Amino acid sequence: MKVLLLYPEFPDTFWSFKHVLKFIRKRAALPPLGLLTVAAMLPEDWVKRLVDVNVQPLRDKDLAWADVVMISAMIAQRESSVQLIARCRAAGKTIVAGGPLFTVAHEQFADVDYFVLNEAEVTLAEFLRDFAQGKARRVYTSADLPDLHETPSPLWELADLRRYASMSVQYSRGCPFDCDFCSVTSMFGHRPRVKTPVQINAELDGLWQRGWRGPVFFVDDNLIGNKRLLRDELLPALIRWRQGKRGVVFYTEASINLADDEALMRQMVAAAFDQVFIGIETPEEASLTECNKRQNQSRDLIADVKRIQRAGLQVQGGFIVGFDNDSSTIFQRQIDFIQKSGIVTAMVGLLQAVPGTKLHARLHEQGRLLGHTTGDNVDGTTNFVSRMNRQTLHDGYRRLMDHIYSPGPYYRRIRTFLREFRPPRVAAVVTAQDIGAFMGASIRLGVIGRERFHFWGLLLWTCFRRPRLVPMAVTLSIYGFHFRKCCEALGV
Ligand code: B12
Ligand code: SF4
Repeated sequence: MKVLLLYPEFPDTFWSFKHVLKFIRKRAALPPLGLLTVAAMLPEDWVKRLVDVNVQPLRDKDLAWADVVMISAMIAQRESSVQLIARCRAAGKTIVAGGPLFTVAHEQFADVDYFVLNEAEVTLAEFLRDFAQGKARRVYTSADLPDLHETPSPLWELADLRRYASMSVQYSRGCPFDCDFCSVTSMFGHRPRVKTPVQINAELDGLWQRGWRGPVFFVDDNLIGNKRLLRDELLPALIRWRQGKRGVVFYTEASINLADDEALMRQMVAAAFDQVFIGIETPEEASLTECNKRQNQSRDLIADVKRIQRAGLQVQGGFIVGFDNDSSTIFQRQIDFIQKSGIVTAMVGLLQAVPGTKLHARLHEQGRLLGHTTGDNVDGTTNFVSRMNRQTLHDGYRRLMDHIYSPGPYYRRIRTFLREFRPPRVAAVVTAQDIGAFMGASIRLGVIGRERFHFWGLLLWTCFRRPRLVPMAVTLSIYGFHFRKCCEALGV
């Protein structure tokens, strides 16, 4: 059996990091970890080929080669999925679909032959058995949340690692919290299920042996969902793993209560975590109550962010506007928060209702849903009738995005962050790619760009005040270029 593993294209928005990738000559931010993991669960004698459309086009000869196409996607990849499925159908291929898009919306894809939904650890084996006997059903689904101890290492050899800016591994699935807009808990449950440190070491070894020396994203929904296992098992194992190894750094996602645990932050930094994405969402307490983001309530969120930055972790933040409790003052309050916190990468989105979430169910009951979500929370769209006047919401959102990413505020925010940040003492490796990115930035931002004075001002300031952080200042400047391009595309 020849199986083509197919990963559709992400739209060109904030999350694609497309304009950053050009500076470092990469095609995509991350590899399709779900498909590479599924590939490792397929029969050994199946011949496997990966086409990630984000890094290479799907050629007719790839399609002609395959007996079966297995496609994976998240909602944001819907448009490309529809096109690819139509192409596979026209070529007469058997199509098997799985992953988050199909798990929440399989009924929208009439041309797919088989859906193997939810986590492949529970649904795939039964499908493969039935398929081999020629009696497969159309839909395989399960509410079971599998133990991850049997999950195999991804088949990295199917991907050309050099085309990606970062690699990814997954230690846990699930999150103990219950934010009503988030589909993580409806898909993966509240009890974080973890792999063993031995499994993670094997995944990292696989990357190392294939020459990977760059960043690795722990794509956990909330890495600190089970602090005890993290502290006692994973982090000590990572600290041991990285001895004598240079170049690999980690980043991840976590909840704000990370700020309460100095020892845990120290341990993460010792393991070479240098960034963490945190859902801050909003400074409006009533909106935090509305979406049940209990862990963010009644806290000094700015002080929390600064504590994490001082521990040596850059904080990237998720922010949302469009809650029922948001008034027209929310836009300026978000701007003030973002500027003061020094969160340089602030992903501000309009609230969207994702199928399967409590928010979606509530809005459905209230008759407020307008249609599908685009799955991209930073594209300036929403799929329900908001309490705030629609025009006020859209104008406010655009004003907010324009403000935080225009050169003045953006570069001021970088300085706010660099003043606070205490970088970990990890042996840095300056690569040819870094030098190329610096040269590109010097020309694109420092000569051609309207931000040129800000750019050189920041570099000069950093050279004198925080010389070790010059590479980071360059990286963040490049990120700013990407965000401004996205704002232009949004029409702000
Ligand atoms: C990494 C990640 C990203 C990366 C994606 C990079 C990449 N190349 O894949 C980036 C940072 C770009 C990203 C962005 C976004 N993401 Co995202 N992301 C994730 C995250 C954290 C991990 C994905 C992952 O690698 N998982 C590990 C693998 C092993 O799991 P998996 O892919 O689900 O695969 C398993 C099963 O689904 C199944 N399976 C998967 N594919 C297939 C295929 C077949 C044929 C079969 C049989 C089985 C199967 O088997 C696998 C093993 O069990 C997930 C959360 C999560 N826990 O999965 C969210 C998640 C996928 N993202 C989500 C969202 C909403 C977003 C964003 C809008 C940001 C946001 N607000 O969260 C943007 C949108 C993207 C855009 N506009 O470009 C949602 C998707 C909801 C949905 N139903 O589609 C998730 C589930 C998180 C959430 N908030 O609910 N994301
Ligand atoms: S903390 Fe994050 S992952 Fe957990 S439920 Fe809330 S939004 Fe989802």
